[in-house]
Amino acid sequence: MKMLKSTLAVVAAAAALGLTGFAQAGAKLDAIQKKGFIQCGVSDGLPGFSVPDKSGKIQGIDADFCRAVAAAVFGDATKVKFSQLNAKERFTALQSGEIDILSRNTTWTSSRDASMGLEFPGFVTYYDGVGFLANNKLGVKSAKELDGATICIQAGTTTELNVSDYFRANNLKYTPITFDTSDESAKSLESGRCDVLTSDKSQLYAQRSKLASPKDYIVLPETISKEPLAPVVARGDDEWTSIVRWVGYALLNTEEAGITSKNVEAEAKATKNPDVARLLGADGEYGPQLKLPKDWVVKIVAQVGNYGEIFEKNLGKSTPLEIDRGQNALWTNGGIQYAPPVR
Ligand SMILES: N[C@@H](CCC(=O)N[C@@H](CS)C(=O)NCC(=O)O)C(=O)O
Repeated sequence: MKMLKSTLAVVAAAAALGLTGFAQAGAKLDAIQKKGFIQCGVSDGLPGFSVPDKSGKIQGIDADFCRAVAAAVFGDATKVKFSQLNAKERFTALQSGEIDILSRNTTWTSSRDASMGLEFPGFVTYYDGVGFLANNKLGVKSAKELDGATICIQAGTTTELNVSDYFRANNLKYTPITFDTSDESAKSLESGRCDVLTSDKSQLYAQRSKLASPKDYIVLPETISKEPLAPVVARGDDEWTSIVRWVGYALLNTEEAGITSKNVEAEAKATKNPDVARLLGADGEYGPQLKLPKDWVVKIVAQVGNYGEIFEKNLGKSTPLEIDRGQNALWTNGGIQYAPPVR
């Protein structure tokens, strides 16, 4: 009896955390449809990824990903509410059910995927890696010259472990100073409290663009880790996980097929290409199989754009970040962004 009670207690606690491992079919989608919007966790403010503009609208590739999911589910990309979360708060918000998706420059790692009641659906928003932003005054050209440096790091991130591994492997010493937000780290770099700031490289460019005098700082050439930044959901609802996964793949597949926000509606009506007809819902039941409307991809691309359009708008050459597609180019263009087909 005692045994049964404690077993039940464990099962109940696990269920509360979504850790049971039993797939639930679609409770999440039902709940989202009932409340009428998606609650999306984003960062406190990271240019290019998720940052409020002057009108308070959250801009960035991570915010647009949630808009794409809303377009697929509701046919309306505006049906999203955002929760701005720092690195330490983000996973609890997902575990407790406060948010439906975490789309917040979050690295996909095995421990986060397997031991926290969370699940990475498999789409990578942005392939990144950790690097260093140094004050020019230091006169260093490589991370290998950082022996003895004071380094600003954000608490609760993968960066902490990456930096400690790198310095140990290279037999270098450093003094870490940790902060809860990237703004605090950036201020400390500017005030000279630390010599170097470390984080995902995309974010170094973003943070540098926010400094009073960006040209006084250099991004060092080394990339010391793999940081596939990806959306995350709570474990336990396979149907919801699939929807999030295939929204990501739809963004890539439309770019690959040359479907853009400008031509998607015309192509949906007129295409003679069988792949495009399946993707845009003119042929087959691929949307309904995911519990989405037939024209889910048309709605996503018409309202939010394909992956390339979202990338260019938020991170590309016309933005202050000026990031190349690099690894984030499609596999057909020499990058590693590759999506399984809709069929
Ligand atoms: N990708 C890493 C780092 C993510 C992270 O939180 N980076 C900081 C450093 S730039 C950040 O996004 N700060 C913005 C914020 O505090 O909202 C992870 O998943 O742990």
